[in-house]
Amino acid sequence: MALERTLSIIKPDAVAKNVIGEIYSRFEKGGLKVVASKMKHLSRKEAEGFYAVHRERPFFNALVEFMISGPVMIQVLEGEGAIAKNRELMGATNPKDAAAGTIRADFADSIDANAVHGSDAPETAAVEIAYFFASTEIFSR
Ligand code: RTP
Ligand code: MG
Repeated sequence: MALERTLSIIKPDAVAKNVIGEIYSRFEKGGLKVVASKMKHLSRKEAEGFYAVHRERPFFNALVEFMISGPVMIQVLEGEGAIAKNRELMGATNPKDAAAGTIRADFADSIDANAVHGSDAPETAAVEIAYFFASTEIFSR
């Protein structure tokens, strides 16, 4: 497996629930390293730009409103097969379908307020990481 980086966001619902540390612990126990992080309250423009691929989807406006409803914690995770590993730790998009013990099963309330984001492929990971971090803000280790 290749050493990869993926972009992770702890969404406003999980930040409000005060479970940043618990979610970081899942990443670390899963073999992923936090190599960059920042807390941010996204502007509407930033959220719309980040989710531009979903612009035409019926849930786009609700998604943007939710993502700007409070601060988020944004991080780059690094590890062997990090993209798939992070999505495995996150669980299914809809927490009703998420496997027991996953982040979404334990911390998400709905398909909208679903606690975390994770990149879905190497190409999107590269774009999403560059959207939030300069290369000088990432500390590979
Ligand atoms: P994410 O991008 O947040 O990691 O989640 P994902 O890949 O599992 O889901 P994706 O299809 O990329 O959708 C992005 C986010 O939009 C919301 N969503 N709502 N109401 C709906 O049918 C619906 N579908 C997606 C979710 O919050 C999802 O995380
Ligand atoms: Mg996605």
